[in-house]
Amino acid sequence: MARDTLIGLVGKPSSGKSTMLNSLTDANAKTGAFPFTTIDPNKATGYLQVDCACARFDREAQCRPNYGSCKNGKRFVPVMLLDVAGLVPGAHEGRGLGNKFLDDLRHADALIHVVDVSGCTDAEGKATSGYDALQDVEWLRAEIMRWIEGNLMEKWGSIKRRHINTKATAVETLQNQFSGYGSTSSVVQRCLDRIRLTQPLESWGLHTIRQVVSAFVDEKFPTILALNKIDHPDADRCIYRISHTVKDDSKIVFTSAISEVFIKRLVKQGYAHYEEGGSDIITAKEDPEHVYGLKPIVDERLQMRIDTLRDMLFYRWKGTGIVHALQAAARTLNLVPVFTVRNIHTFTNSSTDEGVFKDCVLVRRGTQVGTVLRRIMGDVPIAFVEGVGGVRVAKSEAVSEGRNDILAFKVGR
Ligand SMILES: Nc1nc2c(ncn2[C@@H]2O[C@H](COP(=O)(O)OP(=O)(O)OP(=O)(O)O)[C@@H](O)[C@H]2O)c(=O)[nH]1
Ligand SMILES: [Mg+2]
Repeated sequence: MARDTLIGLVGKPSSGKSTMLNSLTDANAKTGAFPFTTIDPNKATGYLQVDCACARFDREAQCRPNYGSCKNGKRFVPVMLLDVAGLVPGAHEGRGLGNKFLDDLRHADALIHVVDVSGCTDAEGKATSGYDALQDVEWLRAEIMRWIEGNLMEKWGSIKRRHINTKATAVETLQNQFSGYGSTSSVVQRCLDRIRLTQPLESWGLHTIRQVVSAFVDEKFPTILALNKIDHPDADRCIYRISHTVKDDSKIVFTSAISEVFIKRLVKQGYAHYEEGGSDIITAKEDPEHVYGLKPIVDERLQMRIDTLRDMLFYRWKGTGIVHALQAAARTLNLVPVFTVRNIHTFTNSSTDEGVFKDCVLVRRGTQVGTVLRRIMGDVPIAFVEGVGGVRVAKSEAVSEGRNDILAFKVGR
């Protein structure tokens, strides 16, 4: 059965992981300006914004997702988010909460590394000033690598012997070792393809094993950096250092988790109107016609906080970046929404219910139609598959945005 995409929030203590979880979901995880506020992981549902198929057919008004929601053709598809304990240098050897933290992450599909760019917390999350957060970007990946490498090297002798005795392929042997991280043979295959290894596994030295582990980390745990606390007055230095070192823009987003939490609270209390991912908020002052029926802000301190938010965040950064963080993580996974319907002509699931496009799953671009259906239906046999217009679609065809992404299927042999 399909399971929701799982995105892990990682980073050193106090970088803002739990605040980010709260900003992306309805969770109310404990946050605090001291290390190891979180010990046991917090899991909650966030919603990834994607273009809904209903907009293609002018059926926005009838769109009725079973899970998540759809507003004017923007679909909010559930994804699971996991906020774990902070990681400190040496975690792979058990420092801090070390291995426990890493074990909690095993089933993550992608990671958002929450980096504190205020420079106000050191590598262990303790209060300081002028800390260079670029270091965090470097050591965190190294920790994840050493954890996996350590687990592999511990048993390498027997892994090799077994590999030779059973005449297994490198993919089979590695998958045996990596299945505990929620890996699949295709993940392992992709990582071997990536480094184009020709040597047989039994002759791999440490250097080759490190290459394999590095490729595995990139494949299994694609990571984006959320440069968090951009609202902080000292954030510019770290932002500059990191942006100029990590050249790949698609891997970086700029966030202020605390501002998103603050705005959500204003909305809940009836003081503001806000479109998620928007570049401003509307308060009663900006809504003289009372379109949104907002309460006026009488508290001067609250008004000042909103003014600062506009100056420090909306004016400079065009938003809190929170929605982008999730979208960037989804992009590293090349996720495509696929809509399954019972009736390919009406896009409904029954003749008595007019709601369209009720079901949507996120799959990797290029996944075969047959694999998508297996994820949804398990081993139930599928007689045939239809695409838009009732056209037969082969199970071997690949899905991508706008292509084979609306499917109806008939169960049977
Ligand atoms: N200025 C600013 N502070 C933030 C932001 N996000 C989080 N914080 C603050 O940073 C501190 C740590 O936040 P948490 O969310 O508890 O951090 P964490 O990474 O979950 O910490 P641990 O659970 O200890 O690993 C809290 O005081 C938050 O209010 C932000 O965007 N801007
Ligand atoms: Mg926390």
